[in-house]
Amino acid sequence: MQKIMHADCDCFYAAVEMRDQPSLRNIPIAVGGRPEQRGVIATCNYPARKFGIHSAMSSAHALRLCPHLHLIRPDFERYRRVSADIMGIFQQLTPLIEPLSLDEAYLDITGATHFQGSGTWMAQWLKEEVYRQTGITISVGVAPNKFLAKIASDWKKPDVLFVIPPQNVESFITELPVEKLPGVGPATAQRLNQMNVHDGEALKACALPDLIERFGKFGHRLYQLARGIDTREVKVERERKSISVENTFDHDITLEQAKQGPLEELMLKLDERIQRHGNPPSHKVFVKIRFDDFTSTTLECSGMAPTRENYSALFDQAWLRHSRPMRLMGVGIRLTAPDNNRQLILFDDDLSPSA
Ligand code: DCP
Ligand code: MG
Repeated sequence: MQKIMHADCDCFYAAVEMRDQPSLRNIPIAVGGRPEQRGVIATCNYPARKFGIHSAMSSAHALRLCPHLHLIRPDFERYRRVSADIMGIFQQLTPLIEPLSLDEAYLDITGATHFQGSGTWMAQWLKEEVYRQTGITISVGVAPNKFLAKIASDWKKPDVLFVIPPQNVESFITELPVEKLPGVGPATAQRLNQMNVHDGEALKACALPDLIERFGKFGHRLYQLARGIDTREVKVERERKSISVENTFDHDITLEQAKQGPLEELMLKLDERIQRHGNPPSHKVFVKIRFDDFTSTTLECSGMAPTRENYSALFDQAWLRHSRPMRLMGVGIRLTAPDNNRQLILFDDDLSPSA
């Protein structure tokens, strides 16, 4: 049986800002783009969350909710350095690490021998050590697989240490609201609720053929999740050829609507991801669209910089191929091939769809 740890920093960018300027600690702060440039919030501290502010909200909206919000421009270079320090501390527990973003990683501690193999003690040590060395609090979940470890670390955030031992998996899932399951966004949750399925117990009672009929391939995954099964392994770094981000929308949107906000959000996420990877040289940019009829198209162009204007122009062209509402948009860059002397080893990503 696997033993997986999921560690995720609490309000990461904001935590770095508060650490470096302690007077910000108890006032609502957010990190994000300027409201007058249609900027969006990357994250905010917990005092700001009380006002209903959250990641991906427009900065203008956030300032309406909380006019005295202290808005800070992101400094990716600084976040990247703190991230590298934190990942270095993770390495002391195990080399089997899969970073998902700057502030989040899975650790496979199945064979780790520290603390007589106790996941609880390892998690306790990790939290203390990360705080001691970097001043950042992290939330940690430990469980027999990835999906449960991730849910555990998010359980009553911030500053969580939550362990789901194998003997508790079944009872934990019984009461788990279906929207906590990975891949279950608002639309899928609504469909499950219409079937009167609200928690893991009701989901477990669903027959596999029914789930497959309603949800296709994902029905099989739901069937497994309800039984606490997730066989995904922790994927350690591999060579990377591109960097991209994509968003699946709750509702299909038009190209016009996309340019009102979703494009901005994608650009921020892409920029964050490019910075995280140390700003590697690229030779192409590309866009991806999935239309409401599930047809997809990708369009790429050489020698272009990954700017908002360039992506906007590429979307104009790509959209014309089907001219329909869109359910997913993605943007990315193709990396210049590394030369023989300098292998470009970068991290793997989990491109989970987000609203
Ligand atoms: N981020 C971003 N845009 C988003 C979501 C996140 O730029 N839509 C950035 C800012 C976050 C960092 O990524 O600080 C980590 O993302 P998390 O989802 O882990 O959010 P936080 O760490 O900020 O908060 P939490 O305490 O909920 O983990
Ligand atoms: Mg986080």
